[in-house]
Amino acid sequence: MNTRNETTANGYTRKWWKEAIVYQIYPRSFKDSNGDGIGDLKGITSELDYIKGLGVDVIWLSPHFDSPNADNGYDIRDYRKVMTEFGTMADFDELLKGVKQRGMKMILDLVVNHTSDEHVWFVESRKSKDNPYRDYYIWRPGKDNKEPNDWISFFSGSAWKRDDATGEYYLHLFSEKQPDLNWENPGVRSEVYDLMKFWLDKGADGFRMDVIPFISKHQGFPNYPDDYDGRPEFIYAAGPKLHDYLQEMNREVLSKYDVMTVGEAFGVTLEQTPLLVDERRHELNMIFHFDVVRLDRGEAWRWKPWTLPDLKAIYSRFDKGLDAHSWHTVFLSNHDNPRAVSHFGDDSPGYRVQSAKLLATMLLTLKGTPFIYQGDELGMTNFPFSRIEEFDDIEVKNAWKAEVLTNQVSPDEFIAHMLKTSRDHSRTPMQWNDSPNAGFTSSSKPWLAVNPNYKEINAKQALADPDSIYNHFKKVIALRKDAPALVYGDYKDLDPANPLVFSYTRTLGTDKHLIVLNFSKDEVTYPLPRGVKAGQLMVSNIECNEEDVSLLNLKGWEARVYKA
Ligand code: TEU
Ligand code: CA
Repeated sequence: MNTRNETTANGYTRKWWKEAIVYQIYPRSFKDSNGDGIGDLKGITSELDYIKGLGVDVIWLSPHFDSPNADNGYDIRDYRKVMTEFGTMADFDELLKGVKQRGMKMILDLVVNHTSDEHVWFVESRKSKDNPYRDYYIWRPGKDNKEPNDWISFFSGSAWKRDDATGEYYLHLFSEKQPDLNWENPGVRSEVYDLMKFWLDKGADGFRMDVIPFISKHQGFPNYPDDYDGRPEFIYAAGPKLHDYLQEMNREVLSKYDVMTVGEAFGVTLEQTPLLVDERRHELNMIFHFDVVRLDRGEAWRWKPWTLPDLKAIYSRFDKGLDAHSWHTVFLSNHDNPRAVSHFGDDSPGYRVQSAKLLATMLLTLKGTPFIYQGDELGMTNFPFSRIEEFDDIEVKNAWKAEVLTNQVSPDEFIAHMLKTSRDHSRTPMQWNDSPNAGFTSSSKPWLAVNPNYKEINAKQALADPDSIYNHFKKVIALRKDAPALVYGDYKDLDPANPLVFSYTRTLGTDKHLIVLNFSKDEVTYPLPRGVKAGQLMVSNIECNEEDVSLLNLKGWEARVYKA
């Protein structure tokens, strides 16, 4: 994958992480190797051939560090220790070795906006106002015996917690067990750079950076502005020193390694994006935007309807908003969002397979580095939650306490929205085969219930079926590997207003591809716009012999890639 910094005809600098396809693993739910009902590192190592078989290049490993798991590992107690449930450092080294032996790379999850409140730094910091670690976190006196300002936590309630030891408040944008680090303190920043070097020196190939835009705060901690629209992430992501810190991090660490960095840019606008990813600024390689996965998100956890033109408009806006110096990402799900086929496709038995293949085709032919979330290559669906006890996620449980138990929201309404938006949908155990608990664990009690549809939907079935969703991913990944236009090619939406069909081209010099996706379950006769011809058919999810035509007869959820 050595791309020797060549520049493409349309001005992109070739980079391995622009041509890579990433597979995200949520270790707790991937594979259990020792029968305790919890996924672990040995479990991942045992399935590396399954991952390699897809054709992906990079594994993103969600947090594997020592943690009391208040937020499933996104609350780290020791950055240089492997979480006990997940195994040992030797297991980590074994996993990384197995990844490299198969010609793949692995990036880790850097969670440094906050730590666990059980991290020794915070244990010390809360002891007294003059403790040497006091300034590692954000402490403020209350105002009139109330919180320092009106900021809220993403996990319900105030973002401030009064601590009895000193009577002061500490900031936590997520749970009380996730106090925010004070990046104003150069000691904190060098601690972070040292732990990054620790893992990069072990051979890690980069980082996915958790809520990295939140690390800089306005030190005055003013209340929300008058025009505040109820989305706190856009306030928390607008700190004054973010770019100073990322440029320093790049100078001190990233520039010294051949690594890939992707920032989880919750609360970052399209306009702000080049400031983070323009290659001439030496900050990050790419970022995750939330516009697509939160297209149907109303206030906080509520769902709202969306339309195909809404979705297409986002991709067009980003295409126009970012020039050849700024790279994109493409993702439809992750461990914080519902399952892709349930979210953007149709997970009912008659359409699940076709719509999952259509979404795979879209994910792998749009502009940007694609991220596949574990299980989406099988078309795994949302879970049929029916009562609060079935949920594990702190975000759900805190919201239930804050809003249902206070009679602000009825239990049925809350559950109805959770059936659309809950993070736990993507956290149910991976479905390996049709044996008990889908072969995820030999324990009778997996940490989270397995989706009851595992008998139909599992890896064993997918590998045995040449026409499975897994094998469709494989086919489109192989096509992408062969077609630079699908990586670097200019993007053009041919029919932005069409409510049923998403059709676009990717062009790099003479290499032009046409992608046509029918986002409805009904047959559509689709005349291609003037001057556009569908040439040689490269891939489709339904048997098709229409080539060299300008009128397409599309079946429900049909997806085609043509050489135009
Ligand atoms: O998530 C931040 C974020 O993206 C939010 O979507 C968050 O998931 C939540 O839905 C806010 O409403 C990152 C991690 O991906 C997430 O798992 C952690 O819970 C969070 O940060 C805190 O570390
Ligand atoms: Ca285990």
